Amino acid sequence: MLERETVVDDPQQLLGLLAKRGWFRHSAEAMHHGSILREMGQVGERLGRRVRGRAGALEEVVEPRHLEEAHPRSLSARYGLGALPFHVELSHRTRPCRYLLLGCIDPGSPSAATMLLDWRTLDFSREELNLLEEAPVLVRAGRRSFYSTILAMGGAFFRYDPGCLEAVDERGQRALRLVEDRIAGAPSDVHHWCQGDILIIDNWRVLHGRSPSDQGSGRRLARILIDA
Ligand SMILES: O=C(O)CCC(=O)C(=O)O
Ligand SMILES: [Fe+2]
Repeated sequence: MLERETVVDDPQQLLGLLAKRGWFRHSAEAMHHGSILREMGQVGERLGRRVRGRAGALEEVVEPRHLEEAHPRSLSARYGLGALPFHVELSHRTRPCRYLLLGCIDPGSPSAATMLLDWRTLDFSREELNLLEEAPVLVRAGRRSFYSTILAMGGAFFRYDPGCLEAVDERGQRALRLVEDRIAGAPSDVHHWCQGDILIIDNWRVLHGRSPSDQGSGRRLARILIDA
């Protein structure tokens, strides 16, 4: 069982909680959509500035979607209701957002878990870290596509999303395969949602994914993204 964390008003305390394992759970005081979002906004405000998601909105509601209903460039367009692979949010930006807040409006029935994985627990050797820091990969973002690396200089952030990263040479191929293999063998934290749960995730450190889901389960998560 995961321990329940306390309400945090103090940004320093918030950062302290995040520093432990890169994410933590907070429980909203009230259970309806508006109050959950309001509380997410308050926590987000203490961490930084809100940024827009893929579809351009400052707050979003994510629901498991069939392939054909999903936003064409989203991971759901590729994986549909199946498991959503581990990824870093906004990997297609030059700098992915720093924090990701997910709030449970409805866990759904059957519900699907969110999985969390700190890339630092993937035990990369010094050599492997060098490869991740140096091997070029293509970041597909339509007209704004660019070349980058999986690991930022000095390990500041991790960029990984099988939906938008592509190898352009043998090193990039090795780097992407290395991450994929390491993730597949790694134990992750599994969060089973209760209504009103808010997860605060350090998106530079912790990857997230979702277990397989059902159409019409009613599962709905609110999401806001924060830059700091
Ligand atoms: O539905 C989930 O558990 C996570 C979905 C996701 O990747 C996201 O909202 O960014
Ligand atoms: Fe995501």
